[in-house]
Amino acid sequence: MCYDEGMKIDSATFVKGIRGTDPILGDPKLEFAFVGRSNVGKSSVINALVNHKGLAKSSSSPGKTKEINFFLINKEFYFVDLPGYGYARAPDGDKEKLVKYIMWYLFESDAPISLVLVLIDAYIGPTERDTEMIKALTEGNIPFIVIGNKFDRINKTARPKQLKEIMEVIGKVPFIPFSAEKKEGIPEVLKKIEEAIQTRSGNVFQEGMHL
Ligand SMILES: Nc1nc2c(ncn2[C@@H]2O[C@H](COP(=O)(O)OP(=O)(O)O)[C@@H](O)[C@H]2O)c(=O)[nH]1
Ligand SMILES: [Mg+2]
Repeated sequence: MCYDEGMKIDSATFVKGIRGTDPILGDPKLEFAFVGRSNVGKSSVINALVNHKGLAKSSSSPGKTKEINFFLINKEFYFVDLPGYGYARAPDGDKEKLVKYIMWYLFESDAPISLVLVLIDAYIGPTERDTEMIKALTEGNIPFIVIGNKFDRINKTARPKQLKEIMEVIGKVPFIPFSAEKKEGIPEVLKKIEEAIQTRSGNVFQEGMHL
């Protein structure tokens, strides 16, 4: 598909939710993984990006999704909605199991992950789990961007200071302020996704050149 005029999402369909290993992980279509703590707005961000309110289940009672949910986008790549990490109300054993599952998917499953989208709550700022995730992705050499969702909750006058504070904690990594509610930041995130797809096809082309 050609995205010369900026990427548009024309189709988004739920494919399946998985709880362990699954044949879909061997599908060569690129995967864009959304991670973040429960209630940060992963489902809402996916729905905003695909402009489809009810696609990913968004809920006000956090900590419920225990599955990795796959959505096929433009029949070409997957958006992957991961369970939330670090939700205080879940029993400790369950929390650790979920974190292990998330880490297995990201670092060991060999799924063709093109880009990880780490969601943080821009109003609350990065949590310890968020900075651990950023560190793990950096060390694992996995491409990622950080999305500061719920930016609408910060007073306009307080935004520059909050942005500065977030950047101080997360360091020099790509960061995009976002609001799923007010639909802000969508073109910026789609551009990163488009770039990730192009990088991948560029690599395939270069490999072909050696033949
Ligand atoms: N103010 C505000 N609330 C949001 C935003 N995105 C999500 N929410 C709310 O945060 C809650 C959790 O959202 P959800 O998408 O289910 O989070 P998930 O658990 O990470 O998938 C819901 O009540 C949403 O309405 C946003 O950009 N701004
Ligand atoms: Mg969710």
